[in-house]
Amino acid sequence: SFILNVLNHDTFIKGTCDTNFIAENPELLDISPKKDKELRVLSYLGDMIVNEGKCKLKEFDVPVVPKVRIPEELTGTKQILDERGPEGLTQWIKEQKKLLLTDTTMRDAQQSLMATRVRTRDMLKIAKPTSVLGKDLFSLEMWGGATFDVSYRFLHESPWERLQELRKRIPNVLFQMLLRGANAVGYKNYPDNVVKEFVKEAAVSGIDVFRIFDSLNWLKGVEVALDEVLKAGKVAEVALCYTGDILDNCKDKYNLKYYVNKAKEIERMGAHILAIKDMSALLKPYAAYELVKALKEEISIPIHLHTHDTSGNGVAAVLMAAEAGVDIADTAFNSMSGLTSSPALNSIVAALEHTGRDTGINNDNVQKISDYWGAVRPVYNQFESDLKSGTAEIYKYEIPGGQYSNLKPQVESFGLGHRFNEVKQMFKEVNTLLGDIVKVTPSSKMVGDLAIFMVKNDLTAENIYEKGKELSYPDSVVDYFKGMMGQPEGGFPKELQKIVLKGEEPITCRPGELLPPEDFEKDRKYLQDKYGINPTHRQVLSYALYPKVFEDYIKFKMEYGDLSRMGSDIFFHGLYEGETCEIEIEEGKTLIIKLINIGKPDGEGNRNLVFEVNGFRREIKIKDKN
Ligand code: 3PY
Ligand code: ZN
Repeated sequence: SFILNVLNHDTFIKGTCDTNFIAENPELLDISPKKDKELRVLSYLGDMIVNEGKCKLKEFDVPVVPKVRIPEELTGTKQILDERGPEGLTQWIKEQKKLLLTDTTMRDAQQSLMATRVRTRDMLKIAKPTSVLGKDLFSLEMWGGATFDVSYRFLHESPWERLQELRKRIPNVLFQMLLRGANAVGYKNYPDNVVKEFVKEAAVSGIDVFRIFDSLNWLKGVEVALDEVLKAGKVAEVALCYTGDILDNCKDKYNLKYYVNKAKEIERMGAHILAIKDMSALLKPYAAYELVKALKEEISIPIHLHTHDTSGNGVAAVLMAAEAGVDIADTAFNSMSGLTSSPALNSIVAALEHTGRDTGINNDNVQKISDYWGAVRPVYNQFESDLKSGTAEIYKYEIPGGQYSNLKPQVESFGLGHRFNEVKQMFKEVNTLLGDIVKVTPSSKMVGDLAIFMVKNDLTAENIYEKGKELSYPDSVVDYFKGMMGQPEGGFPKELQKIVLKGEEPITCRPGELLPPEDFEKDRKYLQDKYGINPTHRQVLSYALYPKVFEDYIKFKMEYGDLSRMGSDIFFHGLYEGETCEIEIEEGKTLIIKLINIGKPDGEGNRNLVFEVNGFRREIKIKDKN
């Protein structure tokens, strides 16, 4: 290792060294394994093999990347935006007879089906084919929501690089992201300068369409982000979150009038497009028709429908909305659609052929993209929920798509797996207790946290006013009652607010007005001093959004290096004894690694792993943490 350090050193390569070279460069003596890319890869693999307990039993099929010829002129909606600006784009949308489609595979679909674990590598492989075979799509929703933190937290990769690399390969279709208003891509309100800088950086990095929502439909919460998107010359799509059931006359809080008024306000605020954000798949097909029809009569900006297929009624809802004149609909390539994900893209394309809303998309082409994702999906099996069929239960519980599949593991982590049905029922009761609120990240998480807390502490909607007085509530619940998530329609239930806040005064203004601005220079200096890196603006921003997650990411990279070129089957499952894999550790440098033997734990709990790397035997010891 020492010799390698010397040979690889810049000074040595340039030949400008004398005998003092080694004395002046003490880091050359750092022969810790951390310096050796090969060893770092082996230690990651070893840890996966020994400690993840999911010792691989078989190889996965290699997904087929469809072969495409990149035409000389490859244009799409991105060129319309770049040439005519957001107003020109909305004009173009209004002139279309066809139903325009967004594919959500790389964001909401994978977030709702596979806990957001899809790696950049699997996206990049299909990116160029998508630009050709999917050239008639309106947009690709491929960023934002939970993809930002999960990418750092669990995949150890940079979401910014994902965006940038996808952009290089897909120059013709609009890129769309989900932005949680003042919560940006997080779960809490951020200072205004963080939101602004984030939008600016996302815009220059490749995002064209920003779907902005507030988790309580409190439009003050989207103002700062909206303003910044407009300044950046990008498309501002402001969302109206849908809850309740407009067909049910007994539910009159969120009725047609409520939605029409909000939509008008959104149009007045300067949004280019209105999104109907049906995050919990509550918009029944006939309600979709009624809602879109009413909105079409009242506003003139295009309407983009976002729904989920949790009930199995998703495709029907899109078709009914299309019938009522919706301009754009969110869908996902079939192999990534259905259940908690988006309605099926290919099926909708087929359903509308030879009708007035024919999408103009070639189904043989998009089938190839769907086939690719169908073959990628099994690698991520461990992240999928056990939901096997659509459920009409969702209308009762009003739990968002992503949360519905995540709630069970969350409940289990509190040791309450056997009381899961009670938690679902409590989710509904908590909603009533709070005065029936819009539930979407982060307000939905707060409702989930409170529901779990109540089940755990045997609280009910009746006894909480007495029994709940002495308890301290989960952070998200305290934040909510303080007004740190914004103001709910109809206000807070006062008595409960007092119980949770225990004398603390709630706020009624925009939280961003009170939060001190983030000191980016201080953050930069901190990262520089602590990790010896010269952080980019994006890295500083990522740290400001998620300090711990970002620091863990930096530490992981220092320990294991860049694993982005490792196949996902290996990354998540390691190797089985006797299996060989190829891992590109840097451009043009590939290791052929075979796992020969997993040893028994020794007295200190270490296991000896024997590999063959490019024909040479390598052994490493890995601590067995089980
Ligand atoms: C998110 O905020 O990530 C969502 O998908 C909300 O629906
Ligand atoms: Zn969604």
